[in-house]
Amino acid sequence: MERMERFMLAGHNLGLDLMRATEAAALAAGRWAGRGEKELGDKAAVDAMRAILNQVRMDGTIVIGEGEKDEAPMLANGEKVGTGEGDKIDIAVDPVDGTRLLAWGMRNSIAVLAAAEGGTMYDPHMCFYMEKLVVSHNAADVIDLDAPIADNIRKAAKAEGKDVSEFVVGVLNRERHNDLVKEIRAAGAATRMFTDGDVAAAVAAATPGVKIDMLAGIGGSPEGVVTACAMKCLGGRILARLHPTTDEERRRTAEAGFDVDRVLDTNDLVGSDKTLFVATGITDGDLVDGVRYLPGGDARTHSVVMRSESGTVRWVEAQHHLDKVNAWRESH
Ligand code: VTB
Ligand code: MG
Ligand code: MG
Repeated sequence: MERMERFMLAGHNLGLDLMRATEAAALAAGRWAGRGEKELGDKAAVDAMRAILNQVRMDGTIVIGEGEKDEAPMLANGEKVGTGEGDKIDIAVDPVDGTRLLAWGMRNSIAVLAAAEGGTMYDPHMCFYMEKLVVSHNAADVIDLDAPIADNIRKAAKAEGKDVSEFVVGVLNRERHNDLVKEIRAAGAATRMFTDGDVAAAVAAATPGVKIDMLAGIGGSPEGVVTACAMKCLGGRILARLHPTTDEERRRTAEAGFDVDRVLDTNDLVGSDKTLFVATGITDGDLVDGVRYLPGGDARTHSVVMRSESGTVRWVEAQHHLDKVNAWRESH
């Protein structure tokens, strides 16, 4: 009884409210799956996500609106969201992580959002890319971003209780990773290459027993901060370093007071221990299933909602009666 009471005192789980925003983004973007229109799919997700975020009782600020690197439609950095009541919350959104996957009708595009106590999220908008290394809680203490990848693989495999030959490293399929891929294979591990969507890959890496054991390589900075929020929920770890690709970007980043050489730990990317991570599938994927549009105007979504304070990971399947939802929306 006492235990139950204490659990209830942990109070309201904002993640469940925020899940409506990723659901709405996925429902809107899913219509664009396989239609070759990156921008339109992204814009549909952004608009739907914003509309729901503004209904949520919170004093929210968009710290990461995403999209600058890709010049995608976005929620503006610094934009206020929510009703303005309640707690101050930092929000990072990626209404579509994997716009190309969506446009091509490929697997693993998700609508994703992370939240943390106000003022605790790293703002990486000056620098589009980050070098990243992500592992599960088993290997959290043995990785080092400055060490050769072979050492990290060997130590992480041992910590996971695996042989290196069974170890799989997720890597974005980009030319910039050609050497990294060679080193991973030379170390005796396998790669799992993917075209986009390193948030889903990072969550997979942080979940023992799922296909990917580690995520390595250079990906988007916004996705790095979103990943850090997920790590606080799952107990995994992300190590990162900003990766300017031009002198101009290096200068801008330094001028904004960022140290481009510093190794950023999970805690640097999000300082709060109260984080939330929410994702809804747009196309079918490894983490969550995509949107199913059913005959008669219904649709089904599949989401995951994580909360660091309790460590709860919820998988939520929801049925949406779209005609009814739209009619309701128009009347409000
Ligand atoms: C990754 C990937 C994203 O950006 O972060 C990638 O996970 C990195 O940038 O889905 P490039 O595509 O320029 O290499 C995305 O593809 C898009 O945000
Ligand atoms: Mg993205
Ligand atoms: Mg995106």
